[in-house]
Amino acid sequence: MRLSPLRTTIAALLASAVLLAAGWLWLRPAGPLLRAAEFGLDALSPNADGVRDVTRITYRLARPARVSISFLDESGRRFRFRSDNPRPSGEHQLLFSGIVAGFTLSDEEFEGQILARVLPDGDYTWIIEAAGGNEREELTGALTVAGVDSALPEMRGFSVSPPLFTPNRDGISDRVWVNMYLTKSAHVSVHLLDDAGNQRPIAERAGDIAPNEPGLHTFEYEGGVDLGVSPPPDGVYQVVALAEDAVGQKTRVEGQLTMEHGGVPRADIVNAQVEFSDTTVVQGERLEFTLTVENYGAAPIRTSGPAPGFGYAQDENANSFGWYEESGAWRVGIDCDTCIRDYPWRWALGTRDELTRIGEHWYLMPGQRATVSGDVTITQIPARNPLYFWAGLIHEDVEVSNINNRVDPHFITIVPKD
Ligand SMILES: [Ca+2]
Ligand SMILES: [Ca+2]
Repeated sequence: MRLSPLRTTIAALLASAVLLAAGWLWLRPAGPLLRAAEFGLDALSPNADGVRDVTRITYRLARPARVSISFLDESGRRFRFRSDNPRPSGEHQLLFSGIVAGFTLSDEEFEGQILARVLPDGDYTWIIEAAGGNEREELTGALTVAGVDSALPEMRGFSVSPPLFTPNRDGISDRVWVNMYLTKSAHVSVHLLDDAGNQRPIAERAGDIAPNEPGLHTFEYEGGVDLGVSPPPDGVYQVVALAEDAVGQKTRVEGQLTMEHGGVPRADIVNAQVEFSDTTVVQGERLEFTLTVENYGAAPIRTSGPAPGFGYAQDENANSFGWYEESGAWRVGIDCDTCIRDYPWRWALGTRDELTRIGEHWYLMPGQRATVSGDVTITQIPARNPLYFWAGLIHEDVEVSNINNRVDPHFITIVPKD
């Protein structure tokens, strides 16, 4: 059988690999596990001024090992830079900028966690330690640290409010504000963290203090609902803030946020259909309407105003009875060609029996429909007659979407009484 050139090459490579492996086992370097270790500089000044801020560490392993690098100060306190990192044999290099695993000094108070911190000024013994099988070896040297910028970027007074958040544009707890006071210039980021470890960034709100500068910072979150994006699922989340200064020190604070009734609110007038009582109305009599609304979204929609069945006189409007517009509330409205303001006559999306109370407010729940009727007593002959009357579904102070505006106009004649 003839082998193709490719197969020949593969066979040759395999043979070489086997030989190399055998040779490695046979010639496996004896002697110390950790063959050399050195720091490029013997003095560091970690203060981000570009001078002696960073040094290179080089070491060589004879065999694969777990490597730890730490520093002992003059009192014998140990600071850890690397702990039991598995490394293959050969030469290794890494950079050290004075930053070690977070620690606190005695009688020091700090809000939050210190994840990474610069070594304080002082004289240290560095220790590079290699362990593998039942071997363990270390090499040591001296390092002086001076001129450190040791101030930590602390995020004081971290708060998440309100702690119960309902991202659904109903005007109640639709936004969360995360506040903190940053003590030192540092890059700050805030995110939402779920149980599965997923992160969602929270943007900073523009304020007097530029991002990353010391001072009060506010981050604002609306769950994406304002952009028509479904918010994260209801549940309990961590709100995490991370700060990192120019030296590389890192701190973390966290709070908690509960999300409920989240979702993009969606509702419409079913079949875009409105029934009016007649095409003519005698002056002094009532024009009645009936329509059905449906909440076809995932969030409860809030409503307010007089219950279905309420009757207005032509020159009255919802304000006449104290049913002022409420940001985020939905109402059915009736409008006409000669109406002075938009949808002067408004009704709630159902009776209290049909609606669900959440907190202090009333809601039409996801998947629910309600029939809304009402009337307007026509007291004057409008300047334009006949004229159109139509319905709308108003999300107050948010929008009247195209599909919910000027729904099913009817041409109606007002007839004088005599
Ligand atoms: Ca420096
Ligand atoms: Ca809400």
